[in-house]
Amino acid sequence: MTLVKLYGYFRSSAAFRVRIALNLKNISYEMQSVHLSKDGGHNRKPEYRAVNPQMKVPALVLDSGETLIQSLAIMDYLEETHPQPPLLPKDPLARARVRAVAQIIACDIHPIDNTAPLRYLKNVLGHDQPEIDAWYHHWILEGFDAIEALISPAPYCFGAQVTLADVCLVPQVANARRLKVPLDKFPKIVAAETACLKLPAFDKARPENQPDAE
Ligand SMILES: N[C@@H](CCC(=O)N[C@@H](CS)C(=O)NCC(=O)O)C(=O)O
Repeated sequence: MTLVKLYGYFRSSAAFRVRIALNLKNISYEMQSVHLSKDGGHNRKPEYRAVNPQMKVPALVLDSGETLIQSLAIMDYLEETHPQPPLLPKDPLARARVRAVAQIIACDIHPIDNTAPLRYLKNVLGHDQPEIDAWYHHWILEGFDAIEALISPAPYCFGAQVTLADVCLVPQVANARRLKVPLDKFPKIVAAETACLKLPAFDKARPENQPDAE
């Protein structure tokens, strides 16, 4: 893989995951920003639908011209094609534990706290902003309660090696901070986040460090 193109958006936490993974694996990429709210969302335009029929970011276009979507699938592909440094431990039990934390975030928290369901709560079901904020906080707090019990930072979620759990956790904590979810109940999550953000691969991938940041 020489150069890949990442369709993303500075604030998208799913794209944030892929930026971190690409940086950790030292893969150069060109960023193509897709504004998710301007003009009803540039992701909904036919040009982007041709890239990703699901009309979500991220999408990764490989140097072969193939396009990959879904951050977990993209990161599995990167792990299989660029095994160093590994994002999953060798031991099957340890791998399952890492994947469980990644999936609490990517499959249980993020999908229901994402822009599309929040827009639906507001525009279709008529909920007001405080109710939507309460929804948002609820699902992060519930997911973080579980993660806090599952990880043992030393200093990363599962020890001295960064894993997929950290790659998924840091963007979700950034979302929680942006929406002012209280994190005082989660010292282990905050400790893992602090350790990760000291690494250039994570720091470079932060929303505020992206060229399309607003
Ligand atoms: N499960 C997908 C989630 C992708 C996703 O929901 N992306 C959001 C931004 S974080 C998006 O593009 N939302 C725009 C929309 O749904 O209109 C992944 O992990 O890649």
